[in-house]
Amino acid sequence: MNIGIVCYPTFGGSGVVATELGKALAKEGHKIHFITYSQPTRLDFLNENLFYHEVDFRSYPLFEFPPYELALASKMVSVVKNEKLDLLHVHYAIPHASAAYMAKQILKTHGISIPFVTTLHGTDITLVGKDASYEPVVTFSINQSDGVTAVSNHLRSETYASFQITNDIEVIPNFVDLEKFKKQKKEHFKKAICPKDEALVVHTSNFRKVKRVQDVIKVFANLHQEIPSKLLLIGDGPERTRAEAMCRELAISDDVRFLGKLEAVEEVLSVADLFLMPSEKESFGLAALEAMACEVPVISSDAGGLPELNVQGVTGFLSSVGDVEDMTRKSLFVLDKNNLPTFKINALKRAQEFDISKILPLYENYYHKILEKTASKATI
Ligand code: GMT
Repeated sequence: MNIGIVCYPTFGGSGVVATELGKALAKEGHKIHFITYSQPTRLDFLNENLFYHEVDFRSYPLFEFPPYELALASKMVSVVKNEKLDLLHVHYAIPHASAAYMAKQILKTHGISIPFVTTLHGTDITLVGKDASYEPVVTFSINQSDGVTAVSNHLRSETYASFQITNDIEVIPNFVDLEKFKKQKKEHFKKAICPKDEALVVHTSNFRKVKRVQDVIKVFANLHQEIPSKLLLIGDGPERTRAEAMCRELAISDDVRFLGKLEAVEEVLSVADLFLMPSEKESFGLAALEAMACEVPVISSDAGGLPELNVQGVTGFLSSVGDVEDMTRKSLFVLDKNNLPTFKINALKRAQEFDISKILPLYENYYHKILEKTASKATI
């Protein structure tokens, strides 16, 4: 197949899923054309089947906000025409689904018919999409998509509950590449970070409010009073400054490191003992899955799709959103030397259920289904 993939190219779960999916499809022999405003962060791989088309959007003194969606739709039109794409797959509904709809309508006037699949990832539904400023366009573009997938059952239900949806939504969960995300021997690194064999706690996110990074700091501060421990925070975003200030206020800065946006997350995860994800909303929790693949148990909230990934008492524990005391108790239980090895094994076993080799065929079959459905419609 010849597929166009549209996503946010920067750090963020939807862009990661889109890029890893594209890379895996390319390895299977499909031709994959990324259409984004900059090179996707994880597009770090050379393959004869991978192509990158940058959306160039011009500014003009009249525009306070350059109309990105129009530039994206125009780019989709040209890539579909020139590269003879079979299908467009857009990740994160806003504004990618409505841009794809527009491109499809324009292409129709050129005698070209192209189906588009929209994958819903999270806040495009649970936060931003619900807002009255976007809701009518999000509803319309989901209903106009030729195929719609959601990354968890919870997100699917939430979409039906929050929008007037007339389309079927297929659940295809997030996945992990176990060849890349696996425990690596990084003893020297562990020694440097934890010279006295302290417990190593890790959090990864884009530091937005929904991630509740302050709860990460609070849980760690509690843990730190009980056991020798260190905290590594990976990523960056609006809540980072506040989180750094909290560490100073709680006098734990010496044992906390903010690593910023890091490419080789798996190297840090390889030496971690516990992953914290106390999110307010989380449709799936890809970062937690990546941690589990590196044998790291997870203490998370029970928000959104997290119970579909993190198994209570098996791969870690789940607590109510904001219940820092419960998260602390459970973290101490997991970190107990008698319990940790079992949680680590269980985390890896669970991650294996989401290996890319299991999820990739679900997408390929879904594409075939959509292509057949749209082809038969065209001949009626
Ligand atoms: O909704 C977001 O936070 C953005 C989105 C992204 O692009 O980073 O993250 C979502 O998509 C990921 C990949 O499918 C999921 O693993 C995350 O759980 C989800 N985030 C939220 O629901 C908050």
